[in-house]
Amino acid sequence: MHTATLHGAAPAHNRRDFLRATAATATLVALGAPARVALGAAPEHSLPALPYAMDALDPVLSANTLGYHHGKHHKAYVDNLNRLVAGTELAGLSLEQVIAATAGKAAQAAQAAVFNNAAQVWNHTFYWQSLRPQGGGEPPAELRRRIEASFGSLAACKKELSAAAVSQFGSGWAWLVADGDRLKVVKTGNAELPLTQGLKPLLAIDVWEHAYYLDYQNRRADYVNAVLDKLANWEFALQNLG
Ligand code: MN3
Repeated sequence: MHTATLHGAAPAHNRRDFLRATAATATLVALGAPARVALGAAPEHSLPALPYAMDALDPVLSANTLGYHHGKHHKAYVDNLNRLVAGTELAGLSLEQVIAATAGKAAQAAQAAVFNNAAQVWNHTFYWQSLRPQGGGEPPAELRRRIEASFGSLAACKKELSAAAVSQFGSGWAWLVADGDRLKVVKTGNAELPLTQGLKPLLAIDVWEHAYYLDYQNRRADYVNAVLDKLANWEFALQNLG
C-alpha cells in the first residue's frame, strides 16, 4: 500500500546515500559551480549519424571517403564548435541561431571561427541528406515542373549545377536553391551558405577536395557529374521546397 511505503522507514544506507548526494549538490550550488560541467552533460552540438551505411554510396563515393569525411572532417567541425561556444553567450543556442549570430563578421576572428565551424556542421548534415544510394535519375513530378519552369529542362539545371561546382575556385559548395518562387544555382566559398543570403537551400554538393580526392584525385568534374547522375536525392530537394 502507498501509506506503508510513505511512512515506512527507508533502509539506512539509502537514506545516507540520499543525504550525501543532497549535500554534494548543495555544495556545488553554494560554490556556484557550473552544473553543466559538474554533471558532465553532453556537448551542445552533436555529429548526426549518416542517413545510410558507410558503403552505401559505393562505388560513386567509397566507404573510405565517407569514413574520413563524416568521421573526421564533419566530426572535427562539431568538436571545434562545441569547444568555441563553451562558456560564451553562444552556448545554448541552436545551430541555426549560432550561424545567424556570427554570419558576416569575418573581421572578428573569434566570431569568424565559430561561424566557419557552425556553418560547416550545418552544410555537411545537409550534404549527407542531399545524397542517397541509387539517387539521381528523375526528380519527383512537382520538383521537375519547378526545375523546368526555372531552367527549361532537368539537363539544363544539372549542367548549371555542375558548372558552378567545377568553377568554384578553391573550397566551397554548389547549391540548388529557391529564391522566392524561382529555383536557381549558386556557389559559395569555404563555409558560406545560402541561408545567410535569404535563399532556401534545396540540394548541396561539397566541392572541398576532401569530398572527392580519395576517389577522384583532381577530377572534380567527374565527382560532381557522378553525384548528380547517381546520388542526387531529388526527394530531399522537394521536401526542402516545402
Ligand atoms: Mn566536406
